Amino acid sequence: MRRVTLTQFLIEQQRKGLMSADLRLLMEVVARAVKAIAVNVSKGALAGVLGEAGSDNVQGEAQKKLDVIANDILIQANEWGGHLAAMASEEVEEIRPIPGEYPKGAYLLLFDPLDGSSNIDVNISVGTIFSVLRCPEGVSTPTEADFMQPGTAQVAAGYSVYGPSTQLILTVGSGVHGFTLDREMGSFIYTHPDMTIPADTKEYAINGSNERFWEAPVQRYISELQAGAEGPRGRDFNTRWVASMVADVHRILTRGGIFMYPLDSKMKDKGGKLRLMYEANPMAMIVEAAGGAASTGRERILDVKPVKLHQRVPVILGSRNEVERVVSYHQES
Ligand code: P6P
Repeated sequence: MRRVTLTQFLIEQQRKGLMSADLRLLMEVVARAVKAIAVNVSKGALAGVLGEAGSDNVQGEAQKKLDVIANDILIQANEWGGHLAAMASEEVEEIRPIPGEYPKGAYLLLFDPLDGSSNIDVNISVGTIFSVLRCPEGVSTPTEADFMQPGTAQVAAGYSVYGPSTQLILTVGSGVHGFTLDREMGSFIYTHPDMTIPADTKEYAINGSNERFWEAPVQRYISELQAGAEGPRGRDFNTRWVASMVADVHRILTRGGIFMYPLDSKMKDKGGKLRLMYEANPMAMIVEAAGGAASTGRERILDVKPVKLHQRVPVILGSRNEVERVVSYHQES
């Protein structure tokens, strides 16, 4: 079968009018940055061996180093290209303007440079998540307020997962497409066309240690899954929790499932654990484009009106019929 590279795929998407030349450039640049991050992530252990003695320094240093390395790679890769008006990173409190010496473009790029990085020192998959918005018309120097757009305004979203293989998943709204890094060639090969999430599933992902803090609708939903065939659902379920959102979402995109980081009483004042702009919105765009659903439990994630760059939301996403059930339990409560 002819191997289609990411570049060929993006050029064909542009020819179909599904993306502008600048958006194509943005995707190519992010993909190149992902390759550089993948090289650094895989060195993590080696750096640990070659780096400072003492587990806490190395682990803390290595984790922090890799978070910062990934963040710097994404910023340096994107700031000169002329396709962005500004950037924002989960790692950095303020938005990142484009330096004066570079031209500016029409897009705003937001990213979580290394999601799940606490898993690196135990060699579990981590990833990079990104979201693309349009810079508001006529705005030459964007401020944080210009980033406060709902998820429905995203023009593209994607993530990479640094696992047994490095994969890049992206959508520009119509369909979800997966690429696998051919390390020998250094190119992403189109391996997963039109990924879709089955409407039903028997797998759920949630950190069960928080059960006593969940709201009643979530406690009801999870207890029904745990009751299995003898319970109201009449069938058995299985659980998976990687504690890397990218890895859990990628499994769901590949074979179905429901992922939940619901509101709990421990973090009610923060609004949830996961961040709206860097985690929930891009993943919600991808999940919906793959036929799934993504809700806070009370509203569609993509409809949430952002008020702060680093705001958090509850996240319930994946197989549509299961997400809709959880939402119905919230409505009944
Ligand atoms: P917990 C990683 O830190 C993260 O932001 C997500 O990637 C992941 O789903 C979640 O937090 C894990 O949270 O509370 O289980 O450690």
